[in-house]
Amino acid sequence: MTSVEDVVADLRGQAESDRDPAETPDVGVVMGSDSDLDRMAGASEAFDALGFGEQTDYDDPPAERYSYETWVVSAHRTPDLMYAYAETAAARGLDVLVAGAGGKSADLPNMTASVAYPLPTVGVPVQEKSVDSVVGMPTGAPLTAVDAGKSYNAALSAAQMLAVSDPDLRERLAALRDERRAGVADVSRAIHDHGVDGYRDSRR
Ligand code: AIR
Repeated sequence: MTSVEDVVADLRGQAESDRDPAETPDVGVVMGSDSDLDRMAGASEAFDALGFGEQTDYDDPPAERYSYETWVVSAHRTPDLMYAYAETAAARGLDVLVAGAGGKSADLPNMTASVAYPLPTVGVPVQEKSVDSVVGMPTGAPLTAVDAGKSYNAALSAAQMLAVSDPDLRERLAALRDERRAGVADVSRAIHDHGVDGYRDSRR
């Protein structure tokens, strides 16, 4: 069985390993519980759509130019792990974090943002009732946040930050927007041409 201390020691060891930035994950995705996974899955969907790879082994990067990693880190059950993850994020080569938590005490995004600062963190309130605790940051402690459950948008925001210095990634982001735009046209044509009842039937 893995202990929290083992994970913390791994993170700290990786932070000291002086790895080539091309081989480290670019985005770190953390969530408070694996029960958040369904609502955080949008982040990996967006990263996959943008051609990012998921890095599951710090010593063995995927072939893709950009990569993300995923961890469960609980602000309340494992505050030491939350602190270690955020504190080592920059030294482990991450450029931006996506942090999601649910419940009324959704402190992982805001605490991660504070500890990892100046690394940017995009916060995801996993539930509607988590919104205030995620976005309510004091002056000088910034957190970019999306609406409840919008983990897909959180990943796009993270990619936008990476794209500031990468025209190729900007093009991929634009292509994704164009696909969604074309999707509206397809739906519009179908609902018009089949009529509402026919359209509903065609989707059953
Ligand atoms: N949570 C976990 N540790 C601290 C907090 N705030 C959040 C998780 C999840 C919710 O509590 O992000 O949304 C319930 O977690 P669980 O593990 O009981 O299902």
